[in-house]
Amino acid sequence: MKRIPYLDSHTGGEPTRLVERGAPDLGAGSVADQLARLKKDFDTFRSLVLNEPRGSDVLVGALLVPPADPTCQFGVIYFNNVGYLGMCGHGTIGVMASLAYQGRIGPGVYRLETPVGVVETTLHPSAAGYPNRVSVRNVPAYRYRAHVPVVVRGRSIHGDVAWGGNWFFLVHDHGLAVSMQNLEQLTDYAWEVRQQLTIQEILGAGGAEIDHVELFASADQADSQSFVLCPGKAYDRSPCGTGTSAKLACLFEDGRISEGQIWRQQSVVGSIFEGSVQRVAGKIIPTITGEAWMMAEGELLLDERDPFHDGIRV
Ligand code: PYC
Repeated sequence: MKRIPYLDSHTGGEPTRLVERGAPDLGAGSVADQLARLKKDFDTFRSLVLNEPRGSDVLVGALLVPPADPTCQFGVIYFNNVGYLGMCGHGTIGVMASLAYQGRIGPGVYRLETPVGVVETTLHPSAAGYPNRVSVRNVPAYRYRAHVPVVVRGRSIHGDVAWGGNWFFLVHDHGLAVSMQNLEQLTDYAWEVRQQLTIQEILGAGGAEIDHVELFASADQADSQSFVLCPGKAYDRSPCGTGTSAKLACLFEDGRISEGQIWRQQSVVGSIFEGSVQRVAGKIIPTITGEAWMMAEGELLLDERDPFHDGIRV
């Protein structure tokens, strides 16, 4: 029986499953090249690690791979129940806390190559237990289009199209309460927004599909609260690191935050990321800080006789 060791953590409620050994050989090359190979030839690996019955729609997978960039200590490919992510903020926090839990790294600065660029992480010291507070200096974020109208349920609403390592549509005038009591309505509505973006041909740069939707509301405990719908229709339990990066870029471009100012973004479940931006050579560089918690470690067992060996896929 084949075995794949894994470590599960959660960051602000959103789980990350870290795997390193047991993955197919993705050859040499950049992490983007390795992702292209994984996607084309070995997508079953994503499904058997992440999909039911071993996983769930909520999980995000993180596969550690060798980086091509000599300035990086790690390479990482993020994936979910339906495909692959460019970057993942909560996942990066989870990966660094997991490596710290394993005793492989201590407090300090580490560079990670992702398919969409290099991110720099800081693992902060902890007074007790494994270090689990992590800052992620993300890839540059930007707003591609502002205040774009989209008709949903016969009504015109507006959103910003922004990049934070994935593509996001950020909506404020949705009229829904962002709360745990409203999860079903939020999910249905955000899914309709996502479908209407495709139908109404609202796209990211270079014709990219916008596969994450953020519905914002005011918050008591933070600067803003959001419901984030991920590509596979699960909502992000964390405030979404790449989504918060996209939000920060919009806020900065609107003059609503200045460089270094802390913005506290709260998820629908109540967890909070702190974020800020710096402008470097004309680009907006977001930094997100949050904490991850270890939940499980073990081995995935791959029994060749299992009819759902490869996971349940649509
Ligand atoms: O934290 O960037 C993030 C993220 C993306 C999808 C789920 N979480």
